Amino acid sequence: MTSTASRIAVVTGASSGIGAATARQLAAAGHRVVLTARRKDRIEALAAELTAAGHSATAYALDVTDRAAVDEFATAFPTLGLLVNNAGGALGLDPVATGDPEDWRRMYETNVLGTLHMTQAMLPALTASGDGTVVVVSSTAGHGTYEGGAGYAAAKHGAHVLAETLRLEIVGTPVRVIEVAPGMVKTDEFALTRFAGDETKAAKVYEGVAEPLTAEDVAETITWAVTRPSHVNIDLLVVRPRAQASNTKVHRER
Ligand code: 8X3
Repeated sequence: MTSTASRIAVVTGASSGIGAATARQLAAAGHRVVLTARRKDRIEALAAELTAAGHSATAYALDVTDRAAVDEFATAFPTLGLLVNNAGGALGLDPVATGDPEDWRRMYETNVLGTLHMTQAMLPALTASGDGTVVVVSSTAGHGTYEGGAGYAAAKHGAHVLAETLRLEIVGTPVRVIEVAPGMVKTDEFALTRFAGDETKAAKVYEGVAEPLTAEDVAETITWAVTRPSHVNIDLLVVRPRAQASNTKVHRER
């Protein structure tokens, strides 16, 4: 069995939010982290910060929707301990009747096909390691819907189905599949991206909510799940703030 300390961990969407926090915590837990995202300057800065702190970290600019680029990236890894499929996000909060099909297409490409490309490309290396782990960071939107959320929920349901099906298909191989489904997480970019940079709309998402989850909360959950002994597979972990009882039931202080 490969020890956690020597495991290489590839994290997608590592430039901000849950991805960056996860990379930090995995590095602190002894993984050699490989940060990937489209924004090279961000991941290079984070890799430099982690390296200066005595950890092992490298940055690789990558768009997970670009299959040729993903395949090229994968050639660098004869073996791999951990893949965290975190890249993705929401675009728009429009009803089905008027939602922009282009938003739906982009959400499907990043959240589902991006995860598919990375997982397909890295699976041989994960298997070759003799003790691999695939994490899919889905969402509570992958397990239920809400008004205005159909495009994002459809994509995250897709990511959930990918994780669940892969677990069935590769049972008996030395690779486990873990899905972490976060609810309301307040990060610098999730809501801003969803509302195309509209800060007022983005702020409304968290208005009156005492303590939405932080990226660090979710990163701790992921790090805990992947550092269980190899025979322990955390299939699915749903994590919400205490103030959020369901996708549509949120306590807001007035
Ligand atoms: C984030 C949760 O409620 O914005 O994935 O869909 S929600």
